Amino acid sequence: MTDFATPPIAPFAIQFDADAARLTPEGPTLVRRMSALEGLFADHQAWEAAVADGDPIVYSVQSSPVPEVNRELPQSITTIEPGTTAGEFWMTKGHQHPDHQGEIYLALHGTGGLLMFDGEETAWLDMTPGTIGYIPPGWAHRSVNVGDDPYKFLAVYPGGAGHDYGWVLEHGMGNRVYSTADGHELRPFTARA
Ligand code: M6P
Ligand code: ZN
Repeated sequence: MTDFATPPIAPFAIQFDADAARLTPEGPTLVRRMSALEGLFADHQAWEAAVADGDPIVYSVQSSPVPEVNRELPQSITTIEPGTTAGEFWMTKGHQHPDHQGEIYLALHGTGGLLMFDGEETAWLDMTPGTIGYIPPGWAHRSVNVGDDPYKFLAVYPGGAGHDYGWVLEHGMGNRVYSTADGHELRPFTARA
């Protein structure tokens, strides 16, 4: 067998239940409440009011037990609750991979979108069940729930890619995604007020 500096984990099976949106065996689950999204919504006062009003869960991420280390290939299922803050759809924090590597998302339930930004250009993919969104190396990525139901997707990503949240706070994501009478609309990024 190849001599790795850090020995990989042993082969094992993961049960993927698309209906229940669950991976078994389960690894860690991450819950992000509104307070964890500081500085990300355009309307800071509306964000503060939502934090004060019960600090709702915006999204949660359930992982399989594959570790986030170099060469391993972890998976996770993210559930974004439906909601808006001053008209801006609820979303993940979004991140850039410090070690630029690709990632895929498979939409499972609900209606979402995948917003990507490479520092100059923005890309948007409509995500409905069955869509695989491909995130190329070097594109920061954020998921947005643009529907009335929870939006759920499976992610598969290189374990050593990392999560740079500061990049998104500094550069934004190129666009913001707002609720409109007949769906959603992308508007040019504005710094938070
Ligand atoms: C997906 C993957 C994870 C990520 C999660 C939440 O499941 O991309 O790596 O952590 O979405 O997104 P964020 O880290 O931006 O909060
Ligand atoms: Zn990522």
